[in-house]
Parts: sequence; C-alpha cells; structure tokens
Amino acid sequence: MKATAAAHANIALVKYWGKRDEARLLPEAASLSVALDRLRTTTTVELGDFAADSFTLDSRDEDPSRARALLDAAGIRRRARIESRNEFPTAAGLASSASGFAALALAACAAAGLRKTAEELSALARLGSGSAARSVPGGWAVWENESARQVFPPSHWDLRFCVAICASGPKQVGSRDGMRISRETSPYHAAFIEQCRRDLPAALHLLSARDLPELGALAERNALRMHADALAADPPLLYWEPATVACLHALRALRASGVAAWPTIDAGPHVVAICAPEHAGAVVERLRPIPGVADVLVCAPAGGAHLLP
Ligand code: 2P0
Repeated sequence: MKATAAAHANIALVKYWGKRDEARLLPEAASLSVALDRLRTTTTVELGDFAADSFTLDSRDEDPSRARALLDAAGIRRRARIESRNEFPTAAGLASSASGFAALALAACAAAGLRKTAEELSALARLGSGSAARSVPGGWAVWENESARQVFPPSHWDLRFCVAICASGPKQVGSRDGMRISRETSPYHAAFIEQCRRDLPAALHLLSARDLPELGALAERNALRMHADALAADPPLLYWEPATVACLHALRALRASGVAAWPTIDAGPHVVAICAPEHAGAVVERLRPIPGVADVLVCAPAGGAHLLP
C-alpha cells in the first residue's frame, strides 16, 4: 500500500504550447523532449483510510486535486498520502510538474498493486500535467495523443543541457493559463502550431543524424517562436528577465567564437543551453557571471520513471 518512484523533468526542443482538448489535456501539436538527469523528483504514495488526500511538495502542503484526478483515472479510490521531493533548487523556480506527476503515476499504481504498461502510465501522468506524459518514458520522447513514447534512449546522444537559473520564485502566469491565453488571444498562435507540425519531423531527422548545429538552431527558433506567440497574447505574456536576454546574447557570442551552444527557453525565465559535452565548461564559464544568473546546472539525458526500493 506504499511505493516510491523517481522521474526526471524534461526540456522540449519542439514545444507543447496549446491544448486541443482542455479537459483531457491533449495537445494541439506533437512535441519532442529529452529528460534531464539532474532534475529528479521522488514521490512516495501511501494508500489508506486517511480522512482526506494530502500532498506535500518539499514538505509544504499543496492542493491534491490534480493528483486526485490522476488517481481516479487509475481507478484508485482509497485516500492517498503523497510526499514529493525535488532534488533540485525549487526556490530558483525550477519546480517541475512533469517529473512530479510522472513519479506520482508510477508510485500510485505500484502502491495500489495495479499492473500498468508504460503507455498507460504516461497517459495517467498526462492527466496531472501534459508534459508529465513525456517524463514517464524519459530519454528522447515524443508526445502527440494519449501518451508519449521514447523515440531514442538517453544513450543515443551524449549532449549537455546547461540550465542557467535566471530568476528566483514562481512565475506570474503558469503554463496552463499561459497556453490557454495564447491560444485564445494571440494572433500568432495558429502560426506557431503550424510551425511545430513542420518542426517535429525535421527535428526527429536531425536527432537521428545527431546533427547538433541544425537541431540546436531548430530548437532555438521553436522556443523563440513560442515566446513570440505568448508575447502577442492579450494580456501579453512576458516570461523573460534581463538575465534571460543576456544569456541569449552570450550564446550568440559564444557561437561566433566557435563554442557550439544553442538556447531553448520554457514558459519561464531560465535559459537551457544545448551543447556537446566538451563545450559545457565554456558555456558555464560564460553564463555563470551574468548578473541575475544564480547558477548553471549541467544536465545529461536521463531515462524514464522508475520504482525505488
Ligand atoms: C513543453 N511547456 O513542451 C512546454 C514548453 C512549457 C513551455 O509543457 O497545462 O505544465 O499541465 O499540461 O505540462 C508546460 O506545460 O501544462 C510545458 P499542463 P504543463 O515543455
């Protein structure tokens, strides 16, 4: 009646930014991500005759309603005591619903003695948070419909993802509201979704060929276009901080000097620089001193959600 699972957060190279079905959390376009080894969440689920569900994240009480939706969908009726822990600096605004709900789906089903396929677990995690579907298979993952699947294992390509922490504290508009506002009000939203539909097959081809310059450039364009979509919403969504822009310029200057690194940015201020392992040191050296950059975490591709003893 008790189980613990771990899962990694992921960064998308072709972004998920808009739902075709709000209730079932189905995306308008397919996305491609990679799981990141240093962004790990562990979640313990205990099922029992508790008075109510409870959910703590890093020992702070959280609303358990999204977790309950996931448990209901799995057919788990018993009350749950959920304890989740992020093994990365959440104070820096790196909290990840993707790793949290992926670990929750696996731990909850294990605690209930339910045997689920990876596909079923991915679909359950999606009900907590769309991007969590991709953290269940881990590695390089594509999500289009009910569940995500691993298209390449983490070992396919030994890249580095240097996460420059560009602000502290939670962002003002969460992804769920941000993508809804963009979809409903941004004149650029439909164009962004069309772009993603073109970007995905191109990105998969470049990933398979391990073509870093082309894939890095595609990821940068896709991220900046997602932000262009969000910036054009009403009210406008500005996720960037001064340090975000400084990191973008710094990576351009680095590329001009022969250090091959490309940025991507989620719905927040942090910049993730994609580069080969031998360039990670130079990237950290260049980004770390930028005013407003609190830290740079160097990550490598990671696997999927797994049970812990
Ligand atoms: C992504 N993001 O593909 C995109 C890029 C943020 C920007 O997936 O509403 O927290 O729970 O499905 O999964 C973040 O969105 O949103 C996200 P919901 P979620 O990684």
